[in-house]
Amino acid sequence: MMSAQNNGLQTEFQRKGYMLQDQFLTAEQCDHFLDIIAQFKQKNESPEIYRKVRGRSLRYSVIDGEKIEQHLPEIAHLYQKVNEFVRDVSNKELVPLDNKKVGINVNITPRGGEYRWHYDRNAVTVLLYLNEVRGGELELYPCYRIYLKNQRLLFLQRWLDRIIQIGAIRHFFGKKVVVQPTQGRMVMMQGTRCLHSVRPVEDDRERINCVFSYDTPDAKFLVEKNLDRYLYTQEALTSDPNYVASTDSSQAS
Ligand SMILES: O=C(O)CCC(=O)C(=O)O
Ligand SMILES: [Fe+2]
Repeated sequence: MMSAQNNGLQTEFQRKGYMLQDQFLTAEQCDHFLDIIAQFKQKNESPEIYRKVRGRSLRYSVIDGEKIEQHLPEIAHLYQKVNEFVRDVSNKELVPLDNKKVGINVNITPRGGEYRWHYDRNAVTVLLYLNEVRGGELELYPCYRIYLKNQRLLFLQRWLDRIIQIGAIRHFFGKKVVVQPTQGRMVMMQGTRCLHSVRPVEDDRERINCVFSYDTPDAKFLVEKNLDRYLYTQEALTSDPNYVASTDSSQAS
C-alpha cells in the first residue's frame, strides 16, 4: 500500500473531492481476498437486494461489516490499515464508523446489477476494486451538492438533492467522471459531497469490491435505521430513505 506523504495526494483530494490510485493493492492481495470471499459465499447466503429506482436501481448483494468482522477478519484488518492512509490524505481525524454493519462492506454485483445514484452518509469513502469486469463503471460527480450544514433543514436538503440529481441538470452543471473497475484500483472520495452510482455490470463475472467508510469520531447520522434496512435487507420499503449525513460541522472538504 502506498504512502500518502510527499506526493501531492492531499492537495488533489482536497481540491477535486476525490482521488484515484492504481495498484493500491497488488494482484496477489486481490486474488487472496477474492478467494476468501468465495469461500465465505459457499457457506453463507448473501441475498440479492433489489430496490427499483427510476433511472438507475439498486441491485446487488452485500456482505456487511458485522459478517466481515466475524468471518473475514483480514478484510476488517485492511479497513484499519487503510484508515492510516485516509488520515494522511484527508489531514483529518477520521475513524471507522460506530455502526459496524455499515463501516465495511463487500459489494457483490452480478451481471445486470447496478447501484443507484446517491451520496454516502459519511465524510470519506474508499472503494477498492478486487477484480476487473466489463461494465460496472463508477460514475461520479465530484463536489456536486448544495450541502446544508444545518440538519434542521433536512427537508430542504432532500429537495435540493432531488433537484440536483435530475438528469438534465446533472449534464449541464456537473462534471462527470467515469471510473472503470480494475484489479487493485482505489478510489477515495468525499462521500457526502460526491454524487455517485454504478453502471450495470455487463460481465458474466461478478464485480467484487470493498467499501470502507470513515468519519469524524463524533459524527451522527440521521435516517440511519431506515437506510440500513434499505441497503442491507430484503424488507419491503416504500421509498428510499434519503442520504443526509452527519451533524458534524468539519466535513471533509
Ligand atoms: O461499488 C462502487 O463502485 C460504489 C459503491 C457505493 O457507492 C456504495 O456502496 O456506497
Ligand atoms: Fe456510495
